[in-house]
Amino acid sequence: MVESGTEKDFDVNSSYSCWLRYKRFKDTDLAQKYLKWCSNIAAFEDTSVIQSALSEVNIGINGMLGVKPIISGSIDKPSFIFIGTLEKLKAVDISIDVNDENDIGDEGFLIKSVKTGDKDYIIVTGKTDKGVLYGTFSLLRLISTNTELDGIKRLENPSNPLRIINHWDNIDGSVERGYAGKSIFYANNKITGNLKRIRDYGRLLASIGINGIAINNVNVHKMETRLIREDFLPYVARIANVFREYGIKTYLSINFAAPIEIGDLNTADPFDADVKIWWKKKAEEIYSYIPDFGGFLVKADSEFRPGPFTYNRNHADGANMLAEALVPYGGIVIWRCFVYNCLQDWRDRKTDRAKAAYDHFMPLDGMFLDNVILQIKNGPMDFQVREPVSPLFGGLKKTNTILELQVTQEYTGQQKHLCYLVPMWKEILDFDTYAIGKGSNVKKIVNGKPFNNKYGGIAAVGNVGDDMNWTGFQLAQSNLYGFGRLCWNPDLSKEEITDEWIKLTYSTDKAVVDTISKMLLNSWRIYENYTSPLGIGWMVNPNHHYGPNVDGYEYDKWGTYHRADCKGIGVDRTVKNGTGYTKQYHKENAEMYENLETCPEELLLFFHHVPYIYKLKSGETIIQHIYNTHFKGVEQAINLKEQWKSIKEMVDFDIYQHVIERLEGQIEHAKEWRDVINSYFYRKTGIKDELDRTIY
Ligand code: GCV
Repeated sequence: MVESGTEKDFDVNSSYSCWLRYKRFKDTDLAQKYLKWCSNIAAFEDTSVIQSALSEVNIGINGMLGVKPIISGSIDKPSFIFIGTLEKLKAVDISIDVNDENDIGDEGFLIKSVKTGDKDYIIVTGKTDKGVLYGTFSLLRLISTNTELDGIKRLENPSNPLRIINHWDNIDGSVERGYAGKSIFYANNKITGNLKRIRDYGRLLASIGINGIAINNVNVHKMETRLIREDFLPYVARIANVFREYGIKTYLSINFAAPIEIGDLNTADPFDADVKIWWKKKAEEIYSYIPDFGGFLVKADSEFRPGPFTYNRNHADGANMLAEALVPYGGIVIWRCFVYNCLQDWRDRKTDRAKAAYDHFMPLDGMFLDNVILQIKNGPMDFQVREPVSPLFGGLKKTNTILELQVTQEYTGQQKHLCYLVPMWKEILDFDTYAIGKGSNVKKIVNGKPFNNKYGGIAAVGNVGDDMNWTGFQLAQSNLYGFGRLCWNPDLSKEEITDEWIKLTYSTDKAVVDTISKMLLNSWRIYENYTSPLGIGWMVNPNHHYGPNVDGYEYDKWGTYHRADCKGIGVDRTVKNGTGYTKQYHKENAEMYENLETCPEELLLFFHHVPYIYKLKSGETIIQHIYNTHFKGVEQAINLKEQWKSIKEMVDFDIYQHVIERLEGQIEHAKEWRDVINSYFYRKTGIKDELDRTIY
């Protein structure tokens, strides 16, 4: 069943290495400084995770300093780097402050420079080998970004216990919403075996702290249902074995109707005794192949997927039945809240897709077993360029929750446009839900601590495929990097993360860092400018979701979701006159959104229906704002190319050329967006552009 994938001869210096490029230092003085410690590594353990750390040190030091470090079980040298767990640290009689020791959590690490007598060394340690691995990647990052190590002390623990990537990969090798080639796991209905590539992926993910991966699409079709069959499990295990070496647990998306599809039952009713037994046996079988299997990811009763509704059961009934089967092995069920009726009639002004997730799950708060986690998309719709934060964050109090983001750029330019999502994610994480008073930001809610939940964290739909540079558009690597860094520490600023990525990927040259940083940090707003305005969302072509089409939303055959007519636009979601969605928020936010004056303008059309001549705070009318932002967005896209051109001599030529081509495509496509949107609204309203620019 497994086909041995051809190992392409990847050039480690190319964009394949992403942020693990470890470019050779040009500054020999600086190199000399680091060499003092880096030439000798003291290591005493041989777990596979520690071996991964040592292999990385080898690659990194060799790459940056041109020296193969001597790795030995000795601390006799005057200078060295100790890499190992606290237990081994004690075994060689190196002691650290007892407070530090207590502060290091299960996945945390300490990097510390120590000077005693004639010794000058650096400790990289953790309670577990995973902590040591994260510490090692962190040390290499510090060196790559030219950070002073003399006197250094970094003690870090991840903010989020679960940091997971979801792959929407199908077993035929296609990737739903994938824009970077084919799957790295599957081809032709088989699990393919390019384990070298999977290992390199494990390195990338571990380097940013990811500790879980769901390797198949949440839309589990007939063929994917087989992944939990006995003949497929050994091959799933091969993938899991590789990820385990990098501290990453493997999860599978499952089909709720699997007992019917691959078993011999005629029901998947969660209350049926045979169904319960079927899942228990299945769990036992899975764990016999993958002892540290993470658990199941489930999309149920949504977009034509089966679920407990078929049997008049609710989602707690469905999730708990699966969770019971996983309890003996410590596994978890990650149950998605993306549940809505895609066949709803948008002409009915009270029906509102935005309300669906809350309506389904709030009544079930407290009814889930404690190894069930609800995975909630950041917004109430579907990863639009701008959405409010889902009211389930801070709404649910007695249930484990994790935030779901989308790294793959489904609605944000499909890795053809530059759209760096870290600024958007920062806004989401910083959003105050007021669940337990002021300061109840999403980043606090999702890590599980405020409500003493057992689990918490962040997941995201990944953006990786088998393209040589992993993400199709090389600059889109920054989104994967930024996602991982934010999961680890959501308090990092967007500027810090961006600078880090650029330095690791390109160079520490100030002009390069400043230019690319500006491009990245402005790109979300630029994309928003020439696409869907003021939070209204969609306006994309049906099904593939690329390119402008104001009435194109596929689940609204009437073209009315935006409520645009000749006089006004926007969905009234107020309690007073609209769908009543605003009341799903805690009082402070409910009032802010309900009131036209206090509603943030970038979300105005999400919450309110207003006439085109309604004036924004800038003094622009809505229609003029639409025209202005669409003209401006194209200018800004043109400017992105100019900025990139200014650093031509400072980046590798092949990457330079690749990015130029994408940016040129973006400009042309931005013009199309501008023209389609502007002309739609000009024709609908008959209101001319005040500046009399050409509208086709
Ligand atoms: C995997 C949207 C996407 C679908 C995706 C779905 C989901 O509808 O367009 O491709 O399905 O979200 O998140 O389940």
